[in-house]
Amino acid sequence: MGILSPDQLKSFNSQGFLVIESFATDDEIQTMTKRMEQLVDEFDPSSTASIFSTKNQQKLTDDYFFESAERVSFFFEEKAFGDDGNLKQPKQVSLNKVGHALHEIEPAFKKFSSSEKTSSLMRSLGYKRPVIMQSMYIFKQPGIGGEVVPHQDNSFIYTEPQTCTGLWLALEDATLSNGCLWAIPGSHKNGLVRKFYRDEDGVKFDRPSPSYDKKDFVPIEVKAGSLVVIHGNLIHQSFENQSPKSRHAYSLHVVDTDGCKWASENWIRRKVEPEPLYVN
Ligand SMILES: O=C(O)CCC(=O)C(=O)O
Repeated sequence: MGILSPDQLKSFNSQGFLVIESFATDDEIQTMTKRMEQLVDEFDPSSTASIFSTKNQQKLTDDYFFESAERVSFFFEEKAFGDDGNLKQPKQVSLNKVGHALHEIEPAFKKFSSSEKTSSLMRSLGYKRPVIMQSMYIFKQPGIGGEVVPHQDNSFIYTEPQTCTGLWLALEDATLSNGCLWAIPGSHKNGLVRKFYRDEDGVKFDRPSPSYDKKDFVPIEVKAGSLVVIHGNLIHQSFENQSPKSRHAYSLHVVDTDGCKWASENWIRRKVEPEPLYVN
C-alpha cells in the first residue's frame, strides 16, 4: 500500500506535480537544518571555489563537481564573489548548495531520505527498485540566491526508460518573494526536450533550451515541511531570491532500477553501486 490517495495520484498524473503538506515533521526539519549549519561551520571555503550556476554549466567541469556524486561537497553562488575573487559575505550566506550524497553519508539526511514515508510514496508511484541518485541542500540565499532556469529532471538523471522523480522538501516557507518553485502544469506529457551529458570535455546539453513563456508557469508556494513531488519531465524553475529571507530546501532525485538502464553519459558515474530504498 502506498501513501497517496487515488485523487492525489490523479492530480499528479494530470499536473506533473503534487504538493503533500506536512510531509516532514518539525523535528525532521530541525535535525536537517541544524546538521547543515554545523557542516557549513566546519567547511573551509579556501578548500574550493566551485560555483554552481544553471545558466553557465560549462563551469561544472572540475573533478570536485564529478566527485560530489559520492560526497558532501559545497558549491557557491555566482554572486557571492567580489571582483577581487574573494567572498563578499560570510560563507554561511554565500553557498548555493551542498550535495550530492547527503542521503548516504549524513545520518540526519539519510534518516529522512530512506524513511518509511519516502519509500511508501515511491511505492504509490509504482517504483519497484527505487534508488536515490542525488540529494541537494539548496539555500537560495537572501539577495543572491540564483535563478534556476527552466528544466526537466530527466535531462540530468537519465534512465531508459525515463524514471526520474524529484522530491523537493521545503525546509523553510517558499514564497513568491524568496524564490519558490514554478512549473508548467501538464508539461510532463510532452516528453523530454533535451539531455545533459558528460564526455571527455566536461558536461553539456545536446541542444539549446526552447524559450518558455512566463505566463504558462504557476508558482508553487508552500509551507516548511511540504513536499513537492515532481515528474521527471515537468518543466520547472525558480527565480532569483531578491528578498532578505532565505529559502532552504532538501531535494532528492529518485530513479527506478528495475528493468531500467542508467545512461553511461550521465554526469553521475558511481564507483560504488547505490543501495535501493526497497526491492518489490
Ligand atoms: O530549489 C530550486 O530552486 C530548484 C530545484 C530543482 O529544480 C530541483 O531540485 O529539481
